[in-house]
Amino acid sequence: MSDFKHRARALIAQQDSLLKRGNEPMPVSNGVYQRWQRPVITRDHVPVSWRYDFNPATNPFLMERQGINATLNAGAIFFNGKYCVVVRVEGDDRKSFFAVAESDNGVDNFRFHDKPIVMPETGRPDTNVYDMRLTAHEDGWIYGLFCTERKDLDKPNDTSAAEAQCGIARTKDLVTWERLPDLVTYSGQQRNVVLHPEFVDGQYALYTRPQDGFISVGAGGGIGWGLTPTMDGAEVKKETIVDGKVYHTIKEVKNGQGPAPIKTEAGWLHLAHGVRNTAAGLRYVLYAFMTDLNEPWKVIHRPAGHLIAPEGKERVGDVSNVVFSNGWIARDDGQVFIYYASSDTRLHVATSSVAQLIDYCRNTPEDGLRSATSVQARLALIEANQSCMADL
Ligand code: M1P
Repeated sequence: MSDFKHRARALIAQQDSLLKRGNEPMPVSNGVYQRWQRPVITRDHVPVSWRYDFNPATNPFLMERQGINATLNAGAIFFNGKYCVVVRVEGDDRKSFFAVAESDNGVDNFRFHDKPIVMPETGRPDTNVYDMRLTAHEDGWIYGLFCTERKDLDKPNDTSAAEAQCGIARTKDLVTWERLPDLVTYSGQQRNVVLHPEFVDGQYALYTRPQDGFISVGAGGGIGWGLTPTMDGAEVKKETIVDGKVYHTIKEVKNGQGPAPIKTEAGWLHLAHGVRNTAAGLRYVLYAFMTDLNEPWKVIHRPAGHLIAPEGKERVGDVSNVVFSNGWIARDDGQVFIYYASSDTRLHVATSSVAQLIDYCRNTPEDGLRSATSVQARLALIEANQSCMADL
């Protein structure tokens, strides 16, 4: 057998065995959620046919012609009996695109569809698209809201100056997507925009993240809320802040809604990311909160601190010290699959349940915003434990 054929077969076999590899839960859980041992999707999961040219005439060295840099921030949905994620796949050329991968059990054996999503463009082509939030809306469509990034034309000489806005597309099958006009708001830029799954006052409701700049939210920021009568030409005239940035918390610099919230009897469960600055750069963690069932723009439970922070190998990657989530799946039996990316490099899963997450939101003390109030909260726990630990 030729060396070419030998190497080609080895590449295909290696990938096949990776895709068949199982996953196991970590030996310990904190009672709130269960981490799983292996990432669910890495760049090695991306089909070899998307990366290599397998024609010996055009690629005699069997080079990886179009490498993949990372697989991260995925939207998620349970669709046709499968756990589906719409992954942000980033090529070596730094351009991201969307691709669907699916699994039978949500924790392993994720396989990409044969081809990436071909996302139609608007009259103003996107330079980069990423971080899709999926919402199965009660109007019958599955919406994908994502960041569309383009050059900031007001700063033609600054080659890093970019503008982020919210792109909107919808589908019925995750294969064919109808692109709608980008969201119009009256904030400078937008990222992390998410569609609420139900109509509110007969209108579509959006979680927004107004920001002055591309990276810095400036005077803007916070998770906003606004209504639009249509998604085909969506326009939010007024944004009100649901959950703002707060000094000396995990969301001191900025924050953003994660996936669409989950409806529960106790209110809407939210997952979000919070960012603070450190000497080592920005640190991104995930946090949870709940809003009122009838007034989803009102926070009713606000547990202090992070739900998930980068741990172990998760701490290192293209943008280190980051966890980010824009996808989760709540099953009918109450199990919740949280898909989160670490350090902008690979995708993981943590499993929990609606009951656990509600308990966490209701019973974790709020941030008292001072060391002294944190000590008081901890003392209350220690003292309450004195009697019950004796019975253990
Ligand atoms: O690099 C961390 C994250 O930074 C951005 O999130 P935010 O808009 O909140 O700062 C996004 O680019 C996201 O994709 C990325 O994971």
